[in-house]
Amino acid sequence: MGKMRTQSVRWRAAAVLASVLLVGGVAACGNSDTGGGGTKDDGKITMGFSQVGAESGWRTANTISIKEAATAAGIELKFDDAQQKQENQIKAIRNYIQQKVDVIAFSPVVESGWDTVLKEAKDAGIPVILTDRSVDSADKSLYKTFLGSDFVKEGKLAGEWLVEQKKTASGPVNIVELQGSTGAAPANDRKKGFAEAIAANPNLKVIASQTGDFTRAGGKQVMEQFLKANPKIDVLFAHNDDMGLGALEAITAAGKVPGKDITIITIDAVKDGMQALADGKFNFIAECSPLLGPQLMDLAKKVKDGQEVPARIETQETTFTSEQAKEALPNRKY
Ligand code: GYE
Repeated sequence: MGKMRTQSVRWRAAAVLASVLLVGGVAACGNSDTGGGGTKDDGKITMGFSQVGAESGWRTANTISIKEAATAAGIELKFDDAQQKQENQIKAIRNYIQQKVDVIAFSPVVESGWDTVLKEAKDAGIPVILTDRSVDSADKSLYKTFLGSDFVKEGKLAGEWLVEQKKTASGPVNIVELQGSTGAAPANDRKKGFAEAIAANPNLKVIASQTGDFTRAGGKQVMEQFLKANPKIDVLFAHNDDMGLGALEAITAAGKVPGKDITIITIDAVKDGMQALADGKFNFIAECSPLLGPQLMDLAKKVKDGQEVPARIETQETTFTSEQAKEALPNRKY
């Protein structure tokens, strides 16, 4: 009995000691806070990142790139998937402001409607980096930089390839277009670039254009409608691989041969798209690289350090024909 009581006293003493140490530890951590509403000054960078969603192969590769690069750079990443909704992104950004992260980065699902929340971040002294997609805010001081592709150029490259392919066409060439998510920068810009390029040949006409929301399911469903409504479709221009891949199912189900009866042009060049291109089901892809993670982390460090960064950093990209896809596939990272 006596022995047991002594043991329990010892246990309690140990527990008290442990809790004193714990509190002391927390207090010591607290000391490293700058206080006064600033961000934590413990040498470690915390980034709050708001991702669009998981709508495509591109997006999956982009998310992996960002997570891996954060780990490699020793940056603590808070990550939120907005499920393609602007309201969720605004909520996430407000949370990051409250948590006093060092840097906020996000890929805006649509171009418009960001001024208020960006102003809140600026007033809180938290720098914002735009990645992948940009915003249409007139006040460029609301963000530090925009890292991503030139989507107009991608649309243009797609259109220019088609102009070259169809230069000897004597009659009308009917094109259907699967647009990305309504209001998204890549949807607006790819449409614009493509239209500008095909204007070079009046035979080339977009006879139907609708959003497939950058998803396979969307691409399939809208292509089914296009096929029902239009007996003669010569070309499909899809704003991303995933919608093109969805459309393949609709085209095959309609008894047509993709890549032959209908020329298919897409954008992204993710693995599944490149495979379809190598197999001759797609005919041309303009690349859009999702591997933005390492550059983003680099920028975060510079911005946190107060260093100047360029206002615009453009991703370097290329294009692929079927032959080039066959060559590139074995080394493709995403
Ligand atoms: O092309 C598409 C994704 O914003 C560049 O979003 C990105 C686009 C990409 O869903 O597949």
